[in-house]
Amino acid sequence: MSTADPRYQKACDTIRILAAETVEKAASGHPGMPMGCADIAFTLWSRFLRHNPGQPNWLGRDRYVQSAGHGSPLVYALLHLFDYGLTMEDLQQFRQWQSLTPGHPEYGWTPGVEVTTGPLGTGFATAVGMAIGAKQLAARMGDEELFGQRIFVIAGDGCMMEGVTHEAASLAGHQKLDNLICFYDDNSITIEGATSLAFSEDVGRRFEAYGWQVIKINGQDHAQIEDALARATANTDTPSLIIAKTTIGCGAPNLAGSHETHGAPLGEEEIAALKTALGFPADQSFNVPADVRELVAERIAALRQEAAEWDARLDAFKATNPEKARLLDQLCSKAVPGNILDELMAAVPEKATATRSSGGTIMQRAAALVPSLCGGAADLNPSTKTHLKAEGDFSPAERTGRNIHFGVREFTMGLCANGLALYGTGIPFTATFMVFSDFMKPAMRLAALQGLQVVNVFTHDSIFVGEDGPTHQPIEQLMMMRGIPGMTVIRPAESNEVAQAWAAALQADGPVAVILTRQTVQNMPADVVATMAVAKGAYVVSDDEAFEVMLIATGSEVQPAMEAADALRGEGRKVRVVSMPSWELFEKQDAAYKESVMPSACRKRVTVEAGITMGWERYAGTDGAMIGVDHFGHSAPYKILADKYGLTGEKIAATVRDYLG
Ligand SMILES: Cc1ncc(C[n+]2csc(CCOP(=O)(O)OP(=O)(O)O)c2C)c(N)n1
Ligand SMILES: [Mg+2]
Repeated sequence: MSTADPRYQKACDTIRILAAETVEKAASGHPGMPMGCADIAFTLWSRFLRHNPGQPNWLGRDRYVQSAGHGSPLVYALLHLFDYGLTMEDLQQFRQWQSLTPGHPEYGWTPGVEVTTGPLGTGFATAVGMAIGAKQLAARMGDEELFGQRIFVIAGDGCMMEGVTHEAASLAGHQKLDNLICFYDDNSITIEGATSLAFSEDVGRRFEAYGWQVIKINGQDHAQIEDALARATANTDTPSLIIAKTTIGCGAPNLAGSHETHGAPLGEEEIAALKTALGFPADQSFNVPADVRELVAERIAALRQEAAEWDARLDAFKATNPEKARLLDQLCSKAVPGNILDELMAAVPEKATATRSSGGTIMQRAAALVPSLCGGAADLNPSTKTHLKAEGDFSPAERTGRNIHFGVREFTMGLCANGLALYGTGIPFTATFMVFSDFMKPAMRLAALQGLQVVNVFTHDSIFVGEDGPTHQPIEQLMMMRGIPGMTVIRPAESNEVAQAWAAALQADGPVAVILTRQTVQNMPADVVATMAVAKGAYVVSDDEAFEVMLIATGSEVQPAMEAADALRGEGRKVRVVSMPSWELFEKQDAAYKESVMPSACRKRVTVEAGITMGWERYAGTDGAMIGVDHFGHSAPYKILADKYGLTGEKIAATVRDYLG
């Protein structure tokens, strides 16, 4: 297929018109970006992107990430043309209930969509994680040619303004991710009007400073696009940014170049004028001319042929490298041994320690057993204890490294983890202090939305951070994370619970937050460990027959709750103590189990957690009491804070005593 073929321009124009019609029919959506980027995208898809039309999960594929997710009609037009199963009817159902063409591209919903995008900048940073994943896989397989997959991105002005692309571009440049190629759709327009309203830096020089190759082109000129892609794909040293000057709404006779095309239908008259201007019959809609179909069909046939050849090479590779073949299977299936729980329990340190420390020990065992486990911290490894000691550090010189130094870039870390999960060969983990989970929240939300298995380790999980003071003491973050649908939050009480939490995380089908202490906690007695059930979310740790009050605690508050129970028992009270490491896992249990742990007849309930109480009403009930921290903390040794904020065993006992009257 040559760009000089007259059908080539017609194919690009077909995409323009389809995008405009898609939005028009839905009476909602963003036609401008797809119309401006049709030439870039078609050139990419038809000449450079290695893919296997109709096989969205083909292992040898390059990835296409449209960070400018609002331009979803472009993705849908491409998936339609390249035979990924989107029909013309699907395009006509754009943005409708249950249609395969939702407002923004959604991973797991529309075959061929590699990542959910829409929050600007996030696709770009996710692509950096994919590029790391691709590099890692190639190196671990020892065949950079066979596994030389690339990640292509289209990002807009909005993406370039968002902070997360600054972080992520810096990391990608540092890591010399030459398999990452991003088009910047430089159309100088965002929603409110010209970008000059709020944006005036030289993006190219910025990226050059990050260590990227920067190429400037006219994004409507096919030869220039092709040349830029040839240069970018030939570069084996740095990521590439292709700054493509485009016209938003390109082709629309009256509206091209106007911010009015950004996010509203063009209107029927303008669409008719668009068709006429581009030489298409004005009375036909949702039409792909036969010669355009023919052109794309030729390319599809060639792509399928290339894919079959790649598959044959893969088979040969597997036959000559049986060990690598086994590893590849383990990576692609994200395999976890069936006895992982026993293995991790055997790694639990005997002596009392902070759960971040036992977490670090347990992770070493997990990494040895689960080859797909990879990740790192945002410059806090010495504190989060999440460095995989037997593994190398990922770098331009050592691509097999399973430890990734994300630098002080939490948001990018979260999105890179998503990208690693999406790339399909990793169970990624991240690590930082829990208070900085705020910096990762949008990434965690996207992980949950996409159902991605990502393990986020958060240490220093409460006011018991102590001396660093209120800036470093999480208060509302636990509830923030519990508030994300699909997120599993696990706050272990001690080291055995940490092992069980990691076992659950490695077998999860979505994101997990493992919440660990800075301070030392006691291990549970052996009889409690014997019946420990973190996977069920909550279980009884100490009990009296015919108990009158139930204490429900999480994490480091379980131990003082047990102490409080003992004190109350000394006064003749009958008490049950429940450790509740995970609300979400508990809610997945059947009614009988839930009733067995928290009988509905027991209305005297006291919850204990060193964080905001909002939300604990669910388990405390209308007659219950809640012990927590509904204010910011203070800088002081943590034992003082425990006392001042009523979280020692003694103070908890006193509160329960008052409550019972
Ligand atoms: C994080 C985030 N903030 C705000 C928005 C709302 N939004 C959608 S598109 C857009 C403007 C994007 O401009 P640009 O990337 O230049 O796209 P173009 O107008 O060129 O299509 C905004 C602010 C968003 N989607 N994500
Ligand atoms: Mg723009």
